[in-house]
Amino acid sequence: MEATLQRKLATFLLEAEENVHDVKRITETKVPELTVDQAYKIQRDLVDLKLKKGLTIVGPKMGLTSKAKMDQMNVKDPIYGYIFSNMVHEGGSNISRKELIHPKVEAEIAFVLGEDIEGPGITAAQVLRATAYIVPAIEIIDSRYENFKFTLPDVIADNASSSKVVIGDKIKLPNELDLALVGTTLEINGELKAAGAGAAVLGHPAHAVAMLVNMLAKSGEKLHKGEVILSGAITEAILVESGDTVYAKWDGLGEVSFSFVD
Ligand code: OOG
Ligand code: MG
Repeated sequence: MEATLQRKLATFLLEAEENVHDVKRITETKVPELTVDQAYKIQRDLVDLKLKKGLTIVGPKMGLTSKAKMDQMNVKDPIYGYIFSNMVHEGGSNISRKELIHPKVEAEIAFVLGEDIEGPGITAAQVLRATAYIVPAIEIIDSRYENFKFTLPDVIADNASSSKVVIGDKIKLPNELDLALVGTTLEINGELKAAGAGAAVLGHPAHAVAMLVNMLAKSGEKLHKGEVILSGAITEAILVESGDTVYAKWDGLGEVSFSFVD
């Protein structure tokens, strides 16, 4: 794909995010033959545009790592995207619904790295050794595509629907609990909407992070000390509306909540 078209598509998706409106899938209207590799190049341009605006990367994230998510979004492979400094909120925050198109929430387990990790060939055990601590997180995803529908290349180009993350403050060392067995519940306005366990994420969330490092190695990238890495939703994502309070709880890892205002 020509560099100018690549940059044009990145700008098109960034404009939709910044001005809070949906767009038609780029594979429907602009690049029907888009491959996964080309989609990651568009994503890279989008990331570079954000960096040029002065935003910083909090960490890459994995997505579509659980069967529930793959079935819900009708895609078959895990993907990655990037979380930026302006996307992060503390637990208990009020978040503006007006800044988002059609947000959905997901309960996740996040890894904060104590050292750099570089693939290929990284295992889950190596990820756990490189992890300084684990925190719970609610990711708010917000596809820029109409009706939250996309193909795999579409969603990759759209930075894996990244929008916001609410990060908890209870931290655990990776060897303090078995992350595969961490049970999670997700409630909206006190009503249980989804439940699952860490094992839903590729058998163990550390596998998802290992897969991420190995995928990043293909483009010569790595994970850095201090980055916060989301390992992917444990359950399907749930649509949220203005006025909703979202609350998630993880066995042994604490709880996170936030409310949507306006
Ligand atoms: C893509 C992002 C998926 C996850 O945790 O699975 C994701 C989407 O479903 O829109 O962040
Ligand atoms: Mg996610």
